[in-house]
Order: sequence, then C-alpha cells, then structure tokens
Amino acid sequence: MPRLTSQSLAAMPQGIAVPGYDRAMIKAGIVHLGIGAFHRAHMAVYVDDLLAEHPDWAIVGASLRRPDTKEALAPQDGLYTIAIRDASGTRPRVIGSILEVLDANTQREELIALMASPAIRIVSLTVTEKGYCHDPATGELDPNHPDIVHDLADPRSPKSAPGILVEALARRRAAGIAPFTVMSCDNLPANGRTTRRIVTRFAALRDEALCQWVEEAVAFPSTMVDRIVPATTDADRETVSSLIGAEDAWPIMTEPFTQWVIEDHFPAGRPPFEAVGAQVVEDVEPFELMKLRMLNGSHSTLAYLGYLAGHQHVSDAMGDPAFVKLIHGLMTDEVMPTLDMPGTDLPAYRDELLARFANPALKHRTWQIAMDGSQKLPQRLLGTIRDRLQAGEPITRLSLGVAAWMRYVTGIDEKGEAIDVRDPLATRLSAIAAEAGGDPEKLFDGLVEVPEIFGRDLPENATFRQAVAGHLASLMREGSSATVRRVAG
Ligand code: CS2
Repeated sequence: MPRLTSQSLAAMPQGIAVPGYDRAMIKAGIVHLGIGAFHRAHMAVYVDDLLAEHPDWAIVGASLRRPDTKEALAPQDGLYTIAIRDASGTRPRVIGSILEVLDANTQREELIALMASPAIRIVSLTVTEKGYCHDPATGELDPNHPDIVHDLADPRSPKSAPGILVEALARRRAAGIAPFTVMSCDNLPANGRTTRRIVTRFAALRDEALCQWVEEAVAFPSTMVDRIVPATTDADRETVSSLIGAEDAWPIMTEPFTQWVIEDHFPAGRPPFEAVGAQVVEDVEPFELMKLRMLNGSHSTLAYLGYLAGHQHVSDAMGDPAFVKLIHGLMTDEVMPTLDMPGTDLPAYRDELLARFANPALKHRTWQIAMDGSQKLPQRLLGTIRDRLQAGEPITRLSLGVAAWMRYVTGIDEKGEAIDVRDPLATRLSAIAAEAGGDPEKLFDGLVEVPEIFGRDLPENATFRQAVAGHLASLMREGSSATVRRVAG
C-alpha cells in the first residue's frame, strides 16, 4: 500500500473528501503550538475549509513534547485523515491545512524565527491544561515550575509555551514587527484572559518594558472549542488506511459534532472563521463556562466513576441506565442553574451531550479522560460547586465526581489492580494515598489539602467536606456501580 502523500492523494478512491485547493499555493499565516489529535480534528479542519478562498492562512504546527506527530506527518507531506464516526459508519476526509510540523526541541530556532516573521499573524495553542505552567486553582503562572525556571534562566532557548510565546514576541518587538494574536484553544476557564495573565507575568519576570508592550499590544481572544477526539489506536490506523487505499501513520478519529466559538479580537487580522461554521462573538466566556461545566464536568465524572466500575469507554458507562440518570441529573439540577445563557436551549444542549457520550463508534477511553485530574477538576467541577455552595444549593452529584477522582488517584482499582494514574501531581497524590492506608477519612483529609486543586476555601467548607467525604467512604465500601445507582436515585 502506498503512503498517504501529495502524490497518492491524486489517486484516492472516489467518495473520499480531499483538499479542494492547490496545496502548492498555500502559505503559512498561523503557527499552532501543540499539534496533537485535538487540533487536527478541530481548528485544522476549519482552516482546511478556508484555504481555497484564503490561501495565506495555512498552519505550521509545533510539537512541544514529543516528535511523534512530526515523524508521522513529515513523510506524508503534512497530510492526514480524519475519520468521522458514529453508529452509521466511518467517513474519512483527508486534511491538507498543515504545511509542516516542527519539533520544538530540535528545531527551536526555526520555530521561533518563523513565529517572529511578519507572515505569521496568529499563534494558536492546544498544549493541554498543564502546558500553561500555572496553578490550576488560581490561574496564575507558577514561577517555580521547572520549565519556567529553565526559561527564565535561558530565555532565548525556551521550552514552555509561555517562554516560546514571549521570546517570539520579544523578537518581533525588537524588529519593529507588530505582534501576532495569541489564541488559546484549550479547555481553560476564560482561556484568553488566563493566557494573557500567564504570558504577561512571564514577560514581566523577563523585562518590565517587554511586559508593558505585551500588555498594550498583544491580543488574547478567548475561544470555546469542542469536539470529542479519542486517542488513535493501531486498529484505527488499519481501518483508515484500508478505507483510503494509502497508509496513514496517524489518522484522527472523531465524532460528527464540532463547535468553535471565538472572541472577535484579532488586530493582526484573521481569516473569516465564521464563513466555515465558527461562531464569532463578542463574549465567549458564557459559552466556555457552559461547555466546561456541562461537557467536561460530566466527562470527568463519567471517567472516574466509569473506570472504577470497570467501564473501558464512555459509551460503555452510558450503557448503564444509572450512569445516564446520574449525568442527566448532574447537568439538569446542579450545573444548568449556575449558567446564564439567554438564547441557548440548555436542555437541548444537554440532550445532545448525552447522545454524543453514547456514540458507540467513538471508543473514548475513560482512562484517557481521567488523565491530569489535578489540572481539570477546578474548572470542570469545583467552580460549579463553589457557585452552588454560595447559593446554598445541594452538590450531591458534583461532589460524587470529586470523590471518584479521590478514589481513582489511590492508584488501586476495585479489583485490587494497579491504575496507571497520569497526572503532573501523581507522585504527591500517591504519597497521600499511601499515607491514608485505605482509610477514606484520612484520604479525604490529605487530598483536600492540595491547594493547587482545592484552593484555601473548599477545605474549610463543612458542606463540601461532608458531601465529598461521605461519597468517598461509600465508594470505598460498596464500589462505584452501587454508589452510582444509589446517588442517581
Ligand atoms: C475530555 C476532553 O479528555 C478530556 O478531558 O473531557 O478532551 C473533551 O473530549 C473535549 O474537551 C471535547 O471538546
């Protein structure tokens, strides 16, 4: 089988969507940091839809951690397939909007020089929550983060996303070139404002005048991004390669649904994202809050409880009516009352989410979503909990999600087998669990005192303590399935 390349593209079987523009004519206008599966199923597809009319907005991607995306896409001329999946089948489409992938570790100079060049007007990011090197509870840059310490000591060879952005901006400033717009596409609350705070703080630690320029001249629009993208498996590679008749080393599996809401603040210009289905609005924050609390809050709850109950995929958990009832109740009774979304049909949004979670073809692993809980909990569950506590309203199901995370990070499942807990705080979390030695009260007391997650207020809140500790005891006593059945009612 030939490899997917510009050449084999010409011989694609009929019925496979391919780029509708001449790839020789497109030029880079965007650098994207964190060229993982999510970006390739989301923004890169919107850009692919734009390039026929707006050829100056192609993407150069950069991997900050691992060179694996570059290694897969370089022999394919940057081409890859997205496979859109649901119960009715798998629909492949070849995407051509990524011109090249740079490995930030070995091609750092090339990457920063490109970011500093006038053709690049947008630098977007999906570096995941932990890539912002911040304190998840406060949203502030963590100056003691090892990558930040490294980048401040050697600012011209940065490793972190804030360090790379600031170095490229500094070079533009020195050369008298207007700054690019920084567009976060991560699941952070107020992701534009949060990125702005982190980047300006990093700039201030480098140089006050640079910080002032960043504050005055750089735009950080917020975005809400949404598309479910499970990790690709070897079986997926085979399926897609046989569908397109060419070997694709890294196709991306995704769902039909996609949503992108963008704050309209691009002084350096932007392509007409609204022409290809994005919503360009003045204020994104209500949309972000809705998505983080409804989708991601439910997702994390399903991930921890589902994993503990022995469900490998989200759709498996959704096959249990008690889980569906729990998540339906969580969204309806505990999340929706915290949202202020005039003009949005929240019950319809909820129902669509329940259907998306149940998509049997997606095979989204609970273990994948369970990753990095310390970075996710604050914006997915704890913000909603704070609002509910303040309003004097119950947090029965939200607190079960938090308790399930506590049970999960003990690293031992209900059958006594090890859980591969992936989290930047994993070592600390497992030391706390070891110390507690299976006593739910001690486990709760230890974990709730991690301020990067729970802040200083929640450990002091009696209602919160009681609700979470109660569920944790029940999860340890009767297990996840029985607890879900009881709490779902
Ligand atoms: C998921 C998200 O892995 C996770 O934590 O909750 O990646 C989720 O699939 C996306 O945010 C959907 O837009």
